[in-house]
Amino acid sequence: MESADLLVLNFARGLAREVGLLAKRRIGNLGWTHNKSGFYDIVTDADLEVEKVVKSEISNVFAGDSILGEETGETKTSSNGRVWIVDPIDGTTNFSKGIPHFCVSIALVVDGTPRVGVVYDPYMDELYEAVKGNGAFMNGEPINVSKISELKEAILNTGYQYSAAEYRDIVLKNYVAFFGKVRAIRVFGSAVLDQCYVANGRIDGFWEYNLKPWDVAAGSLIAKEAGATIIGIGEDFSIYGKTILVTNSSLVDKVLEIVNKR
Ligand code: 2AM
Ligand code: CA
Repeated sequence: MESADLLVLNFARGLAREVGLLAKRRIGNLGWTHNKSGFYDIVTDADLEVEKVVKSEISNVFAGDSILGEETGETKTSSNGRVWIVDPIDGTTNFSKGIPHFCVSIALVVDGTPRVGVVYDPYMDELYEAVKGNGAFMNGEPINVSKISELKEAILNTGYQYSAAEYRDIVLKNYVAFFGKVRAIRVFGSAVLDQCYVANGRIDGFWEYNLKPWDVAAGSLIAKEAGATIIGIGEDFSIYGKTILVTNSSLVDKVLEIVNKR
């Protein structure tokens, strides 16, 4: 691994742990919960506080880089092609009710491609990380996608946002279409952890529509480095696209066939 990548990785590890634990401490003391686009789309003071700390620490150490955060947008257009993409708390709806399934997601994207990704789940004390071309790790141990090749043995995960009414019909149609064909479908509520769970083989596949770069920048790199196949649905996959399907190479066609049946 190049020493510049190691520097970024070490920095992102420390930062993700620090703010993940900060978020955990704020459970039970969230401050205000604000509505964004509707009563189902919320942000807490804790999300804003975490994003502020993350942005401030990144800009202190990597002054020339741009930072894109879910809650406060992009700081500037950098001239060096480097953008940090941050979700201060992925799984805010869980977080806001004290459901212990959320994470901090930090990625460094260089010229549009994720180069370093770190995700920290403070309740499980699980730190996921990947540097492009160097594999994926959880708490320092290599992780790999599952070897499940039959739909009937697969546990899949999906997610959806109530704010995205245009996807309502397809979300429900997919859910029904998988019924009886897979072992289970779960909706855990954190797109980033869903990708990490594909990476470590806890689940066998994940798909979602209407995502944003901070939902996929770190998670998709971690999954890819763990051996996942990642595609878009009806589009090429890009962290700037809207859709993702993450699974292993044996399941991808079988899952896609059902997801595509409209
Ligand atoms: P969040 O908790 O950071 O908001 C739920 O299906 C997943 O979708 C979560 O990862 C959630 O991230 C994300 N999400 C929720 N609302 C969203 C929106 N309006 N746009 C993009 N992603 C969203
Ligand atoms: Ca968030």
